[in-house]
Amino acid sequence: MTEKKFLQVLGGARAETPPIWMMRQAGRYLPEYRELRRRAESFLEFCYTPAMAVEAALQPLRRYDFDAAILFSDILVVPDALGQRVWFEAGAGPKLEPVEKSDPLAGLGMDNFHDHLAGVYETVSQLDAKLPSDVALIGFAGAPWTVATYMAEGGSSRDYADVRGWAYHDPEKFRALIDLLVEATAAYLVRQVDAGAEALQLFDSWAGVLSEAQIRRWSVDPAKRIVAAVKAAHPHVPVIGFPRGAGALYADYVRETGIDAVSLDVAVPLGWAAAHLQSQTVIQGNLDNLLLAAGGAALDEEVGRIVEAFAGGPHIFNLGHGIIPATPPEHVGRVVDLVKNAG
Ligand code: 1CP
Repeated sequence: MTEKKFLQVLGGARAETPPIWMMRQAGRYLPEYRELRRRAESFLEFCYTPAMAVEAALQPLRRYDFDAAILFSDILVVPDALGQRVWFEAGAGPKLEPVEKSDPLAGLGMDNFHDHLAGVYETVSQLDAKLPSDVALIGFAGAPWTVATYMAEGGSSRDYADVRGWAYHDPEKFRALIDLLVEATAAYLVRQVDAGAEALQLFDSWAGVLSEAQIRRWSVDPAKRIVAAVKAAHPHVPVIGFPRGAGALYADYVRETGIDAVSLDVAVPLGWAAAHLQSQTVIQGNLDNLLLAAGGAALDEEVGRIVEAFAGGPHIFNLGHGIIPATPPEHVGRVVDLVKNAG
């Protein structure tokens, strides 16, 4: 049996106090991250250089008593490794040479895929060796829909009109891109487990912009295929799904994808999730990242409310979305202390 509380709870056990980690626990809210980041030419180089990525993933663990570390990388290394041009502009976020909608697979393929990602696999394996014995290592990837939004739009988007329109106008061509991403993402996650990842998270950060039929087609179904492929290679590795913004369709996502745990966004009501999801799966979440940044009595109260709401079953304490750069680091420490001393 594992001694890691995070993995025990992910396996369905209920703990005295919930294990805790936070999405984007490594990153720009930490001064030591900003210092390290200045030493890299580009953000992608940072992600592919194990000495830097390992250090970035370890930084939050030196400050806080987290139960898990997450691989330091980005969801956009997958399109980069498939052959698309990807770069990050300071202040402007990710940029990509958009795929050709009439021929979306032109120039993309798996030929060089794992070689391109060798630095990421090396980061996983070094982290696996370096983590304290009670801290679990989470690998991750973006879900096909979320990654496809960046590949089609050429970067972040306000309304996703371009990619949503494409998926309606030409579902066959769009499906070709999603199918390639299903294959690549599954292969990428399997390699992360080979290298030492003990759990996986699939980030579908933009699932919530899709209609009901489209969410089933482009979020639920691809997640189901990825989970099946990963479990065929590694039957016991737990997978956390994050279909952010899926609303009532969280229930379908949980029932149909085969995931072991579900990460809730800020809008999912605690009582509804405890009643309808927690009997089926492990709950992760869902403190508002903006309340974490704001702090104060309201933050303390909300932490207590979340812990109490999910005390009847397996629960991993986390946010509803990643830590924002403006977050004072001491607020993170405050939440970790409150959760560790809850109950
Ligand atoms: O210069 C910098 O430092 C870049 C900032 C940054 C960081 C720290 C980016 C660019 N990515 C990351 C790391 C990262 N990204 C991690 C590891 C850190 C950790 O969690 O501790 C992870 C898990 C991600 C995942 C990621 N990247 C997601 C899914 C999760 C989410 O937040 O919804 C998404 C959508 C991205 C795309 C991306 N990469 C970077 C930015 C600023 C963005 C978001 C752009 C947008 O809002 O569209």
